[in-house]
Amino acid sequence: MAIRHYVLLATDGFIKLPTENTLCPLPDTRQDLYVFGFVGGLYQVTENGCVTYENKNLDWKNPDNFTYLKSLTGTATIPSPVMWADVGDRLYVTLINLGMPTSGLEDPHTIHLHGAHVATQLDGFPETSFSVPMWMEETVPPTATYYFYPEHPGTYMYHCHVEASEHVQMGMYGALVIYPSVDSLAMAGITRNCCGWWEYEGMVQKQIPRCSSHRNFAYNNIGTYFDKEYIRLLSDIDLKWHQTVQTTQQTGISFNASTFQPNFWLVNGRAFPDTLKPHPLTYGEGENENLTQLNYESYVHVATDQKFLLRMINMGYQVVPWHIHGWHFNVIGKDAHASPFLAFADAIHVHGHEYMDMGFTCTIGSGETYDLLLMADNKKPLYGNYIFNGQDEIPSLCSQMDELAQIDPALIADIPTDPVLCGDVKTVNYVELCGKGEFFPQFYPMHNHDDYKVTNTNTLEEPNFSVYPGGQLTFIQTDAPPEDGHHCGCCGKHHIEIEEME
Ligand SMILES: [Cu+2]
Repeated sequence: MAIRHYVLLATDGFIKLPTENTLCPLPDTRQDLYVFGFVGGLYQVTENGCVTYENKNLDWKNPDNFTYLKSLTGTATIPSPVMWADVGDRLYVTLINLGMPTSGLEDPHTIHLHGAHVATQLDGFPETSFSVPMWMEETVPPTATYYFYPEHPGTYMYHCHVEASEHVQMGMYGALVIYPSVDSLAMAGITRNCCGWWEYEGMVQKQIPRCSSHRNFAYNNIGTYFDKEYIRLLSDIDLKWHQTVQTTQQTGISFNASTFQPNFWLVNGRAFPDTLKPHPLTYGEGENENLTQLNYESYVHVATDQKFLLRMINMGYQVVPWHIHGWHFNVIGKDAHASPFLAFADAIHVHGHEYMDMGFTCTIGSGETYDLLLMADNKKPLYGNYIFNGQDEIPSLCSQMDELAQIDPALIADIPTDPVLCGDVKTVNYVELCGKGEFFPQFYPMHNHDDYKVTNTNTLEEPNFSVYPGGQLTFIQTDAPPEDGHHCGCCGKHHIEIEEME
Protein backbone atom coordinates (compact mmCIF):
# COMPACT_ATOMS: atom_id res chain seq x y z
CA MET A 1 0.00 0.00 0.00
CA ALA A 2 1.33 3.39 -0.93
CA ILE A 3 0.15 6.90 -0.29
CA ARG A 4 0.39 8.66 -3.63
CA HIS A 5 0.09 12.41 -3.52
CA TYR A 6 -0.36 14.44 -6.70
CA VAL A 7 -0.39 18.22 -6.97
CA LEU A 8 -2.31 19.67 -9.90
CA LEU A 9 -2.33 23.34 -10.83
CA ALA A 10 -5.18 24.67 -12.93
CA THR A 11 -4.30 27.27 -15.53
CA ASP A 12 -4.54 28.12 -19.22
CA GLY A 13 -2.26 27.73 -22.21
CA PHE A 14 -2.10 26.98 -25.90
CA ILE A 15 -1.70 23.91 -28.02
CA LYS A 16 -0.89 23.82 -31.71
CA LEU A 17 -3.06 21.77 -34.03
CA PRO A 18 -1.98 20.69 -37.50
CA THR A 19 -3.96 22.12 -40.38
CA GLU A 20 -2.26 19.93 -42.94
CA ASN A 21 -1.61 16.22 -43.23
CA THR A 22 2.09 16.40 -43.88
CA LEU A 23 4.07 14.70 -41.20
CA CYS A 24 6.43 17.41 -40.04
CA PRO A 25 4.76 20.69 -41.11
CA LEU A 26 6.31 24.09 -40.56
CA PRO A 27 5.05 25.87 -37.44
CA ASP A 28 3.19 28.51 -39.45
CA THR A 29 0.83 25.89 -40.84
CA ARG A 30 -0.56 25.25 -37.39
CA GLN A 31 -3.65 26.48 -35.62
CA ASP A 32 -3.11 27.93 -32.13
CA LEU A 33 -5.77 26.74 -29.74
CA TYR A 34 -6.46 28.41 -26.41
CA VAL A 35 -7.00 25.79 -23.70
CA PHE A 36 -7.46 25.30 -19.98
CA GLY A 37 -5.85 22.40 -18.16
CA PHE A 38 -3.96 21.05 -15.20
CA VAL A 39 -0.19 20.93 -14.87
CA GLY A 40 2.01 19.48 -12.14
CA GLY A 41 1.87 15.78 -11.33
CA LEU A 42 3.17 13.37 -8.74
CA TYR A 43 4.47 15.14 -5.67
CA GLN A 44 5.36 12.37 -3.22
CA VAL A 45 4.93 8.68 -2.54
CA THR A 46 4.92 7.20 0.96
CA GLU A 47 5.48 3.48 1.16
CA ASN A 48 6.32 1.44 4.27
CA GLY A 49 6.88 4.69 6.13
CA CYS A 50 9.44 5.88 3.55
CA VAL A 51 8.72 9.17 1.81
CA THR A 52 9.99 9.66 -1.75
CA TYR A 53 9.66 13.13 -3.18
CA GLU A 54 9.03 12.85 -6.91
CA ASN A 55 8.92 16.59 -7.34
CA LYS A 56 9.74 18.60 -4.24
CA ASN A 57 9.06 21.82 -6.16
CA LEU A 58 5.35 20.99 -5.96
CA ASP A 59 5.37 21.52 -2.18
CA TRP A 60 2.99 24.47 -2.14
CA LYS A 61 3.50 25.11 1.59
CA ASN A 62 7.13 26.09 1.05
CA PRO A 63 7.45 29.80 0.06
CA ASP A 64 10.73 28.95 -1.74
CA ASN A 65 8.59 27.17 -4.33
CA PHE A 66 6.20 30.05 -5.03
CA THR A 67 8.24 31.40 -7.93
CA TYR A 68 8.38 27.97 -9.56
CA LEU A 69 4.70 27.25 -8.99
CA LYS A 70 3.64 30.63 -10.40
CA SER A 71 5.91 30.05 -13.40
CA LEU A 72 3.60 27.21 -14.40
CA THR A 73 0.87 29.76 -15.11
CA GLY A 74 -0.11 29.66 -18.78
CA THR A 75 1.59 26.30 -19.48
CA ALA A 76 -1.49 24.08 -19.70
CA THR A 77 -1.76 21.57 -22.55
CA ILE A 78 -4.18 18.78 -23.44
CA PRO A 79 -4.43 16.32 -21.80
CA SER A 80 -3.53 16.90 -18.15
CA PRO A 81 -1.00 14.59 -16.43
CA VAL A 82 -1.77 10.90 -16.04
CA MET A 83 -2.53 9.86 -12.49
CA TRP A 84 -2.36 6.25 -11.37
CA ALA A 85 -2.40 4.10 -8.25
CA ASP A 86 -2.86 0.48 -7.16
CA VAL A 87 -5.99 -0.90 -5.53
CA GLY A 88 -5.71 -0.24 -1.81
CA ASP A 89 -3.40 2.77 -2.20
CA ARG A 90 -4.47 6.13 -0.86
CA LEU A 91 -4.60 8.70 -3.62
CA TYR A 92 -4.46 12.39 -2.74
CA VAL A 93 -4.72 15.25 -5.23
CA THR A 94 -4.06 18.79 -4.07
CA LEU A 95 -5.54 21.45 -6.34
CA ILE A 96 -4.04 24.92 -6.81
CA ASN A 97 -5.75 27.49 -9.03
CA LEU A 98 -3.17 29.62 -10.89
CA GLY A 99 -5.75 31.52 -12.89
CA MET A 100 -6.09 32.00 -16.63
CA PRO A 101 -4.26 35.22 -17.52
CA THR A 102 -4.70 35.09 -21.31
CA SER A 103 -8.46 35.36 -21.05
CA GLY A 104 -8.42 37.14 -17.69
CA LEU A 105 -11.06 34.77 -16.37
CA GLU A 106 -10.83 34.18 -12.62
CA ASP A 107 -13.02 31.10 -12.41
CA PRO A 108 -12.67 28.63 -9.54
CA HIS A 109 -11.89 24.98 -10.40
CA THR A 110 -12.39 21.49 -9.02
CA ILE A 111 -11.19 17.96 -9.65
CA HIS A 112 -13.86 15.41 -10.37
CA LEU A 113 -12.42 11.88 -10.27
CA HIS A 114 -14.81 10.50 -12.85
CA GLY A 115 -16.01 7.02 -11.92
CA ALA A 116 -14.37 7.07 -8.49
CA HIS A 117 -16.40 5.82 -5.54
CA VAL A 118 -15.92 8.89 -3.37
CA ALA A 119 -18.02 10.70 -0.81
CA THR A 120 -20.01 13.60 -2.20
CA GLN A 121 -17.78 16.13 -0.41
CA LEU A 122 -14.88 14.89 -2.56
CA ASP A 123 -16.79 14.57 -5.82
CA GLY A 124 -15.63 17.83 -7.36
CA PHE A 125 -19.15 18.76 -8.45
CA PRO A 126 -19.13 22.34 -7.14
CA GLU A 127 -22.91 22.60 -6.91
CA THR A 128 -22.86 19.84 -4.25
CA SER A 129 -19.42 20.39 -2.72
CA PHE A 130 -16.93 23.25 -3.17
CA SER A 131 -14.45 24.77 -5.58
CA VAL A 132 -10.95 26.25 -5.26
CA PRO A 133 -10.42 29.98 -5.87
CA MET A 134 -7.57 31.61 -7.72
CA TRP A 135 -4.24 32.14 -5.94
CA MET A 136 -4.05 35.95 -5.65
CA GLU A 137 -1.66 36.80 -2.79
CA GLU A 138 2.02 36.05 -2.24
CA THR A 139 1.07 33.83 0.67
CA VAL A 140 0.49 30.07 0.74
CA PRO A 141 -2.08 29.39 -2.00
CA PRO A 142 -5.64 28.39 -1.17
CA THR A 143 -5.89 24.66 -1.86
CA ALA A 144 -8.10 21.67 -1.36
CA THR A 145 -6.87 18.08 -1.31
CA TYR A 146 -9.07 15.40 -2.80
CA TYR A 147 -8.87 11.84 -1.48
CA PHE A 148 -9.73 8.62 -3.30
CA TYR A 149 -9.47 5.08 -1.94
CA PRO A 150 -9.32 2.90 -5.08
CA GLU A 151 -11.27 -0.30 -4.67
CA HIS A 152 -11.65 -1.35 -8.31
CA PRO A 153 -8.92 -1.61 -10.93
CA GLY A 154 -9.69 -0.08 -14.28
CA THR A 155 -9.56 2.96 -16.51
CA TYR A 156 -10.96 6.22 -15.18
CA MET A 157 -10.59 9.88 -15.99
CA TYR A 158 -10.61 13.14 -14.11
CA HIS A 159 -11.78 16.59 -15.06
CA CYS A 160 -12.78 19.94 -13.66
CA HIS A 161 -16.52 20.12 -13.00
CA VAL A 162 -16.90 23.90 -12.71
CA GLU A 163 -19.13 25.01 -15.59
CA ALA A 164 -18.38 21.61 -17.03
CA SER A 165 -19.80 22.47 -20.43
CA GLU A 166 -17.06 25.08 -20.78
CA HIS A 167 -14.15 23.85 -18.65
CA VAL A 168 -14.25 20.31 -20.05
CA GLN A 169 -14.45 21.55 -23.62
CA MET A 170 -11.54 23.87 -22.86
CA GLY A 171 -9.39 20.83 -22.01
CA MET A 172 -9.38 20.29 -18.23
CA TYR A 173 -9.10 16.49 -18.26
CA GLY A 174 -6.65 13.65 -17.87
CA ALA A 175 -6.45 9.89 -17.47
CA LEU A 176 -6.67 8.08 -14.14
CA VAL A 177 -5.64 4.42 -14.05
CA ILE A 178 -6.03 2.00 -11.17
CA TYR A 179 -4.04 -1.25 -11.24
CA PRO A 180 -4.77 -4.39 -9.27
CA SER A 181 -2.54 -4.78 -6.24
CA VAL A 182 -0.49 -7.86 -5.36
CA ASP A 183 -3.10 -8.52 -2.67
CA SER A 184 -6.14 -8.03 -4.88
CA LEU A 185 -4.64 -10.40 -7.47
CA ALA A 186 -3.94 -12.97 -4.75
CA MET A 187 -7.59 -12.87 -3.68
CA ALA A 188 -8.44 -13.81 -7.27
CA GLY A 189 -6.01 -16.75 -7.17
CA ILE A 190 -3.23 -14.97 -9.05
CA THR A 191 0.08 -15.25 -7.23
CA ARG A 192 3.78 -15.33 -7.91
CA ASN A 193 5.89 -18.34 -6.98
CA CYS A 194 9.36 -18.23 -5.46
CA CYS A 195 10.98 -18.29 -8.93
CA GLY A 196 9.00 -15.26 -10.03
CA TRP A 197 6.56 -17.06 -12.32
CA TRP A 198 2.93 -16.06 -12.17
CA GLU A 199 0.50 -18.78 -11.12
CA TYR A 200 -3.25 -19.01 -11.34
CA GLU A 201 -4.87 -21.30 -8.79
CA GLY A 202 -1.51 -23.00 -8.37
CA MET A 203 -0.87 -23.51 -12.11
CA VAL A 204 2.21 -21.81 -13.55
CA GLN A 205 1.27 -19.38 -16.34
CA LYS A 206 4.07 -19.88 -18.84
CA GLN A 207 2.63 -17.31 -21.23
CA ILE A 208 3.34 -14.51 -18.74
CA PRO A 209 6.98 -13.39 -18.64
CA ARG A 210 8.59 -13.35 -15.22
CA CYS A 211 9.52 -9.70 -15.56
CA SER A 212 5.82 -8.80 -15.44
CA SER A 213 4.47 -7.06 -12.39
CA HIS A 214 1.00 -6.73 -10.89
CA ARG A 215 0.69 -3.67 -13.14
CA ASN A 216 0.66 -5.95 -16.19
CA PHE A 217 -2.91 -6.96 -15.30
CA ALA A 218 -5.84 -4.73 -16.08
CA TYR A 219 -8.15 -6.46 -13.61
CA ASN A 220 -8.08 -9.14 -10.93
CA ASN A 221 -8.38 -11.74 -13.66
CA ILE A 222 -5.72 -13.90 -15.26
CA GLY A 223 -7.22 -13.20 -18.70
CA THR A 224 -6.39 -9.50 -18.43
CA TYR A 225 -2.59 -9.84 -18.63
CA PHE A 226 -0.95 -7.46 -21.13
CA ASP A 227 2.61 -6.82 -22.29
CA LYS A 228 2.09 -3.14 -23.10
CA GLU A 229 -0.64 -0.58 -22.47
CA TYR A 230 -1.70 2.60 -24.19
CA ILE A 231 -4.13 5.34 -23.22
CA ARG A 232 -6.45 6.60 -25.98
CA LEU A 233 -7.97 9.74 -24.49
CA LEU A 234 -10.42 10.98 -27.11
CA SER A 235 -11.77 14.50 -27.27
CA ASP A 236 -13.29 16.98 -29.68
CA ILE A 237 -12.63 20.69 -30.10
CA ASP A 238 -14.94 23.47 -31.30
CA LEU A 239 -12.51 26.20 -32.37
CA LYS A 240 -15.18 28.90 -32.14
CA TRP A 241 -15.89 28.10 -28.48
CA HIS A 242 -12.21 28.31 -27.64
CA GLN A 243 -11.81 31.61 -29.45
CA THR A 244 -14.94 32.99 -27.75
CA VAL A 245 -13.73 31.98 -24.28
CA GLN A 246 -10.31 33.52 -24.97
CA THR A 247 -11.84 36.92 -25.69
CA THR A 248 -14.99 36.84 -23.60
CA GLN A 249 -13.65 39.35 -21.04
CA GLN A 250 -13.07 42.00 -23.74
CA THR A 251 -16.05 41.29 -25.93
CA GLY A 252 -18.62 40.34 -23.32
CA ILE A 253 -19.70 37.62 -25.75
CA SER A 254 -19.90 34.03 -24.61
CA PHE A 255 -20.67 30.93 -26.63
CA ASN A 256 -24.03 29.29 -27.04
CA ALA A 257 -23.54 25.72 -25.88
CA SER A 258 -26.30 24.41 -28.12
CA THR A 259 -24.32 25.41 -31.20
CA PHE A 260 -21.47 23.02 -30.41
CA GLN A 261 -19.85 22.02 -33.67
CA PRO A 262 -16.38 20.53 -33.31
CA ASN A 263 -13.80 20.83 -36.06
CA PHE A 264 -10.87 19.02 -34.43
CA TRP A 265 -10.86 15.49 -33.05
CA LEU A 266 -7.97 14.48 -30.83
CA VAL A 267 -6.24 11.35 -29.51
CA ASN A 268 -4.30 12.18 -26.34
CA GLY A 269 -4.57 15.87 -27.19
CA ARG A 270 -3.23 15.62 -30.71
CA ALA A 271 -4.55 15.26 -34.25
CA PHE A 272 -2.97 13.08 -36.95
CA PRO A 273 -0.17 13.31 -38.11
CA ASP A 274 1.02 14.60 -34.71
CA THR A 275 -0.34 11.34 -33.23
CA LEU A 276 2.65 9.60 -34.84
CA LYS A 277 5.20 11.68 -32.96
CA PRO A 278 6.62 11.09 -29.48
CA HIS A 279 4.36 12.72 -26.91
CA PRO A 280 5.91 15.64 -25.03
CA LEU A 281 4.44 14.44 -21.72
CA THR A 282 6.19 11.08 -21.99
CA TYR A 283 9.08 10.53 -19.64
CA GLY A 284 12.26 8.78 -20.72
CA GLU A 285 12.32 5.02 -20.47
CA GLY A 286 13.29 3.81 -17.01
CA GLU A 287 13.58 7.37 -15.80
CA ASN A 288 11.54 6.78 -12.70
CA GLU A 289 9.26 3.86 -12.06
CA ASN A 290 6.79 6.09 -10.27
CA LEU A 291 6.53 8.28 -13.35
CA THR A 292 7.23 6.06 -16.34
CA GLN A 293 4.41 3.65 -15.71
CA LEU A 294 2.07 5.26 -18.17
CA ASN A 295 2.10 7.93 -20.80
CA TYR A 296 0.12 9.51 -23.61
CA GLU A 297 1.89 7.95 -26.59
CA SER A 298 -0.63 7.65 -29.41
CA TYR A 299 1.48 5.46 -31.68
CA VAL A 300 1.27 1.82 -30.65
CA HIS A 301 4.49 -0.09 -31.26
CA VAL A 302 4.60 -3.75 -30.28
CA ALA A 303 6.30 -6.94 -31.32
CA THR A 304 4.30 -9.65 -33.02
CA ASP A 305 2.73 -12.00 -30.46
CA GLN A 306 2.62 -9.34 -27.76
CA LYS A 307 -0.61 -8.55 -25.97
CA PHE A 308 -1.45 -4.89 -25.74
CA LEU A 309 -4.15 -3.02 -23.89
CA LEU A 310 -5.90 0.07 -25.20
CA ARG A 311 -7.42 2.12 -22.39
CA MET A 312 -10.14 3.97 -24.29
CA ILE A 313 -11.43 7.15 -22.63
CA ASN A 314 -13.93 9.47 -24.27
CA MET A 315 -13.80 13.01 -22.89
CA GLY A 316 -15.37 14.53 -25.99
CA TYR A 317 -19.02 15.46 -26.36
CA GLN A 318 -19.57 13.18 -29.33
CA VAL A 319 -19.88 9.40 -29.51
CA VAL A 320 -16.79 7.80 -31.04
CA PRO A 321 -17.00 4.60 -33.12
CA TRP A 322 -13.36 3.57 -32.63
CA HIS A 323 -12.33 1.15 -35.34
CA ILE A 324 -9.16 -0.94 -35.27
CA HIS A 325 -7.73 -2.53 -38.40
CA GLY A 326 -5.86 -5.81 -38.34
CA TRP A 327 -7.19 -7.58 -35.27
CA HIS A 328 -10.33 -8.05 -33.29
CA PHE A 329 -10.19 -6.71 -29.77
CA ASN A 330 -11.50 -8.34 -26.64
CA VAL A 331 -13.48 -5.99 -24.41
CA ILE A 332 -12.04 -7.04 -21.06
CA GLY A 333 -13.57 -4.19 -19.10
CA LYS A 334 -15.85 -1.21 -19.21
CA ASP A 335 -16.03 1.70 -16.77
CA ALA A 336 -13.59 0.02 -14.35
CA HIS A 337 -15.39 -3.31 -14.21
CA ALA A 338 -14.04 -6.53 -15.68
CA SER A 339 -16.14 -8.07 -18.42
CA PRO A 340 -18.52 -10.78 -17.13
CA PHE A 341 -17.46 -12.85 -20.14
CA LEU A 342 -14.04 -13.31 -18.52
CA ALA A 343 -15.57 -15.07 -15.54
CA PHE A 344 -17.76 -17.15 -17.85
CA ALA A 345 -14.83 -18.29 -19.97
CA ASP A 346 -12.83 -19.00 -16.85
CA ALA A 347 -15.61 -21.00 -15.22
CA ILE A 348 -15.94 -23.37 -18.16
CA HIS A 349 -12.18 -23.33 -18.87
CA VAL A 350 -12.36 -22.08 -22.43
CA HIS A 351 -10.77 -19.09 -24.00
CA GLY A 352 -12.28 -19.28 -27.46
CA HIS A 353 -13.58 -16.22 -29.23
CA GLU A 354 -17.18 -17.37 -28.88
CA TYR A 355 -16.97 -16.86 -25.13
CA MET A 356 -15.53 -13.37 -25.29
CA ASP A 357 -16.88 -9.93 -25.98
CA MET A 358 -14.96 -9.39 -29.21
CA GLY A 359 -15.28 -6.76 -31.90
CA PHE A 360 -13.59 -4.54 -34.43
CA THR A 361 -15.40 -1.27 -33.67
CA CYS A 362 -15.98 -0.02 -30.13
CA THR A 363 -18.62 2.67 -29.74
CA ILE A 364 -17.66 4.94 -26.87
CA GLY A 365 -19.97 7.57 -25.46
CA SER A 366 -18.81 10.62 -23.58
CA GLY A 367 -17.69 9.73 -20.06
CA GLU A 368 -17.24 6.04 -20.88
CA THR A 369 -14.08 3.97 -20.70
CA TYR A 370 -13.38 0.65 -22.39
CA ASP A 371 -10.42 -1.66 -21.92
CA LEU A 372 -9.60 -3.38 -25.20
CA LEU A 373 -7.08 -6.22 -25.22
CA LEU A 374 -5.45 -7.19 -28.48
CA MET A 375 -3.02 -9.91 -29.45
CA ALA A 376 -0.70 -8.89 -32.25
CA ASP A 377 -0.77 -12.32 -33.83
CA ASN A 378 1.42 -13.25 -36.75
CA LYS A 379 -0.26 -12.99 -40.14
CA LYS A 380 2.70 -14.33 -42.06
CA PRO A 381 1.67 -18.00 -41.95
CA LEU A 382 -1.67 -17.18 -43.61
CA TYR A 383 -0.64 -14.35 -45.93
CA GLY A 384 3.14 -14.63 -46.49
CA ASN A 385 2.87 -17.15 -49.32
CA TYR A 386 0.50 -15.02 -51.40
CA ILE A 387 2.47 -11.83 -50.78
CA PHE A 388 5.88 -13.30 -51.69
CA ASN A 389 5.12 -16.23 -54.00
CA GLY A 390 1.57 -15.84 -55.26
CA GLN A 391 -0.94 -18.64 -55.16
CA ASP A 392 -3.99 -20.04 -56.95
CA GLU A 393 -2.43 -18.88 -60.23
CA ILE A 394 -2.43 -15.28 -59.02
CA PRO A 395 1.03 -13.70 -59.13
CA SER A 396 2.67 -12.55 -55.92
CA LEU A 397 1.48 -9.29 -54.39
CA CYS A 398 5.12 -8.21 -54.40
CA SER A 399 5.26 -8.45 -58.21
CA GLN A 400 1.94 -6.59 -58.48
CA MET A 401 3.22 -3.75 -56.25
CA ASP A 402 6.39 -3.68 -58.32
CA GLU A 403 4.35 -3.10 -61.48
CA LEU A 404 2.35 -0.34 -59.80
CA ALA A 405 5.58 1.29 -58.65
CA GLN A 406 6.80 1.36 -62.24
CA ILE A 407 3.68 3.34 -63.22
CA ASP A 408 4.13 5.72 -60.28
CA PRO A 409 6.43 5.04 -57.29
CA ALA A 410 4.24 7.28 -55.12
CA LEU A 411 1.48 4.65 -55.31
CA ILE A 412 3.43 2.53 -52.85
CA ALA A 413 3.38 4.30 -49.49
CA ASP A 414 6.45 5.29 -47.54
CA ILE A 415 5.13 4.51 -44.10
CA PRO A 416 6.75 6.42 -41.21
CA THR A 417 7.90 4.23 -38.36
CA ASP A 418 7.66 4.80 -34.65
CA PRO A 419 8.44 7.19 -33.18
CA VAL A 420 8.45 9.83 -35.86
CA LEU A 421 11.28 12.16 -34.99
CA CYS A 422 11.03 15.14 -37.28
CA GLY A 423 14.38 15.75 -38.91
CA ASP A 424 15.03 12.01 -38.97
CA VAL A 425 11.89 10.35 -40.31
CA LYS A 426 12.45 6.65 -40.94
CA THR A 427 10.08 5.01 -43.40
CA VAL A 428 9.14 1.57 -44.65
CA ASN A 429 8.28 0.84 -48.26
CA TYR A 430 6.77 -2.53 -49.07
CA VAL A 431 8.38 -2.82 -52.49
CA GLU A 432 11.74 -2.55 -50.75
CA LEU A 433 10.68 -5.06 -48.10
CA CYS A 434 9.61 -7.47 -50.86
CA GLY A 435 13.10 -7.25 -52.31
CA LYS A 436 14.50 -8.36 -48.96
CA GLY A 437 11.87 -11.05 -48.47
CA GLU A 438 10.69 -9.32 -45.31
CA PHE A 439 7.12 -9.45 -44.05
CA PHE A 440 7.53 -7.09 -41.07
CA PRO A 441 6.88 -4.47 -39.87
CA GLN A 442 3.11 -4.43 -40.24
CA PHE A 443 1.07 -1.25 -39.84
CA TYR A 444 -2.57 -1.06 -38.87
CA PRO A 445 -4.54 2.16 -38.56
CA MET A 446 -7.07 2.77 -35.83
CA HIS A 447 -9.43 5.69 -36.09
CA ASN A 448 -12.79 7.27 -35.53
CA HIS A 449 -15.05 5.64 -38.09
CA ASP A 450 -17.05 8.82 -38.48
CA ASP A 451 -14.44 9.38 -41.14
CA TYR A 452 -15.19 13.06 -41.53
CA LYS A 453 -13.55 13.34 -38.10
CA VAL A 454 -10.34 11.95 -39.59
CA THR A 455 -9.61 15.42 -40.94
CA ASN A 456 -7.88 18.64 -39.97
CA THR A 457 -9.49 22.00 -40.62
CA ASN A 458 -7.69 25.10 -41.74
CA THR A 459 -9.53 28.07 -40.28
CA LEU A 460 -6.63 30.47 -40.76
CA GLU A 461 -7.23 31.21 -44.41
CA GLU A 462 -10.19 31.90 -46.64
CA PRO A 463 -11.71 29.83 -47.98
CA ASN A 464 -11.62 27.41 -45.05
CA PHE A 465 -10.90 23.85 -45.99
CA SER A 466 -10.25 20.49 -44.38
CA VAL A 467 -7.66 17.87 -45.21
CA TYR A 468 -7.77 14.09 -44.96
CA PRO A 469 -6.24 12.24 -43.20
CA GLY A 470 -6.04 14.06 -39.90
CA GLY A 471 -7.94 14.07 -36.62
CA GLN A 472 -8.55 10.87 -34.68
CA LEU A 473 -6.19 8.53 -36.49
CA THR A 474 -3.07 6.72 -35.39
CA PHE A 475 -1.14 3.51 -36.15
CA ILE A 476 -0.26 0.20 -34.61
CA GLN A 477 3.17 -0.95 -35.73
CA THR A 478 4.08 -4.58 -35.17
CA ASP A 479 7.61 -5.76 -35.65
CA ALA A 480 8.79 -9.29 -36.26
CA PRO A 481 8.74 -11.64 -33.28
CA PRO A 482 11.99 -11.06 -31.39
CA GLU A 483 14.80 -13.33 -32.47
CA ASP A 484 15.93 -13.87 -28.91
CA GLY A 485 12.48 -15.03 -27.90
CA HIS A 486 11.47 -18.62 -27.44
CA HIS A 487 8.62 -20.68 -28.68
CA CYS A 488 6.51 -21.60 -25.70
CA GLY A 489 5.89 -25.32 -25.54
CA CYS A 490 2.73 -24.73 -23.56
CA CYS A 491 0.78 -22.25 -25.62
CA GLY A 492 2.71 -22.36 -28.90
CA LYS A 493 3.30 -18.62 -28.84
CA HIS A 494 6.52 -16.76 -29.15
CA HIS A 495 7.72 -15.09 -25.96
CA ILE A 496 10.35 -12.48 -25.33
CA GLU A 497 11.55 -14.09 -22.13
CA ILE A 498 14.26 -16.61 -22.95
CA GLU A 499 14.67 -18.16 -19.54
CA GLU A 500 13.61 -21.74 -19.27
CA MET A 501 10.92 -22.80 -16.86
CA GLU A 502 12.25 -23.67 -13.45
CU1 LIG B 1 -12.39 24.48 -14.07
